[in-house]
Amino acid sequence: MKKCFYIAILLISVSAVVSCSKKNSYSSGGGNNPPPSGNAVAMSGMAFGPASISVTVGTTVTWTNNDAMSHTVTSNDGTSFNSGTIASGSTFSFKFMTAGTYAYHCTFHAGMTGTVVVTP
Ligand SMILES: [Cu+2]
Repeated sequence: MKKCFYIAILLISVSAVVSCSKKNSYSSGGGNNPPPSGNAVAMSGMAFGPASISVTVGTTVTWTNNDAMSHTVTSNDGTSFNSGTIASGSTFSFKFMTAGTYAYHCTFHAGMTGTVVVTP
């Protein structure tokens, strides 16, 4: 009877350790997740959010300027897309027809950068 009790205690502590390590590996894996899917990017606090999104070919991505200042959405390659000035409260949309990774920035604010990953 006593032996059975110790085994039960052992099992409980083992399962507690297993569930705890599961939680730890889940939270630490968060940084390796792929960019969130969707087609909306906000410009807020002089940053693109999300900074990186993943869409499929043919998706129209829409940027919305939630800041009081103007921004641009300008592809780093200089040719793929360029919004021009997006005033406060305005939006810019672009339809991605070719798969690839598109890095972009705001021409007014050097720290504002983002990426659109277009998958087939
Ligand atoms: Cu800007």
